[in-house]
Amino acid sequence: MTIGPLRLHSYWRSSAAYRVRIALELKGQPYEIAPVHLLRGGGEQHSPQFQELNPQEFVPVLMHGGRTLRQSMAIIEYLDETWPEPPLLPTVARDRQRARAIAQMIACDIHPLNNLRVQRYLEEHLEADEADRERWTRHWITEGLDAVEKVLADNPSTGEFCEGDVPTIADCCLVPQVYNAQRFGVSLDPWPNIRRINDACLATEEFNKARPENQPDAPAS
Ligand SMILES: N[C@@H](CCC(=O)N[C@@H](CS)C(=O)NCC(=O)O)C(=O)O
Repeated sequence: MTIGPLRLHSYWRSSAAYRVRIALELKGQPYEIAPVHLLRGGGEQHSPQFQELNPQEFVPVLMHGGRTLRQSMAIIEYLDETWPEPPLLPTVARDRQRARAIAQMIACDIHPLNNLRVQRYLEEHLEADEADRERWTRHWITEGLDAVEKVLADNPSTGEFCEGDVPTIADCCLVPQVYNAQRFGVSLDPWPNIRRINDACLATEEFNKARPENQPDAPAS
C-alpha cells in the first residue's frame, strides 16, 4: 500500500522514537526523519509549531497520508495493520497478548518515569540534583527490567527474540530501553535473556539502522 511518504518527527536519543524507527525498518518502509531537538533552546517539542502536531509535546510523531499519528505503540500497530508483512504481532492470540504485555511493561511502566519532563520536574520542583535524578532513573529501570527478565526466563514462548523467533513489538520496545539502561550505567549482567535478545536484535540490519548513533541528527562522534 502506498499513500504518500512517511515522515517521522524524531530525536536521535528518544527511545519512543527509536521504537518506531525499528518498526519502520522491519517493515522495509522508506521514511524521512524530521529532527526535533529535545534540549536545544529549552526543547523544540515545546514550540508552537510542534504543539500543533502533538499537544503532548512528545516525539515521535509520524506523518502519513495527510494524517498526524501520535503515540509510539499506536503508531507501531498502525504500521503493522498497514503493511502486514513481516508481522510485528504474533498470529496466535496468547502469543500476541504476551508480546503486547512485554512491550507495555516497558512503554507504560518503565519509560514514562524517566522521561525528560519528569527529570525536569524533579530538578525544578523537588530540588533533586543530578545524582538524585540518576539514582531515580536507575531505580525504575532496574526494577522494571528485573521483571522483564523474569517474564523472559524459562518461558517456552521466549525464542531468539522476546516472543518466538522473529522480532515483535516487544523487541521494538526492549532494545531502546536497554539503550537507556546502558546510557545511565545500569549493568545488564543480572539479565542474561535481555542481554542475549538485545544482541540478537542489534545484529540485524534493521535494528542497526534504527540505532541512535546512526541517525542524521546524532552528533558526529
Ligand atoms: N507515550 C509516548 C511517550 C513519548 C515520549 O515520552 N517521548 C519523549 C522522548 S522518549 C519526549 O518527547 N519527551 C519530551 C519531554 O519530556 O519534554 C509514546 O510512546 O509515544
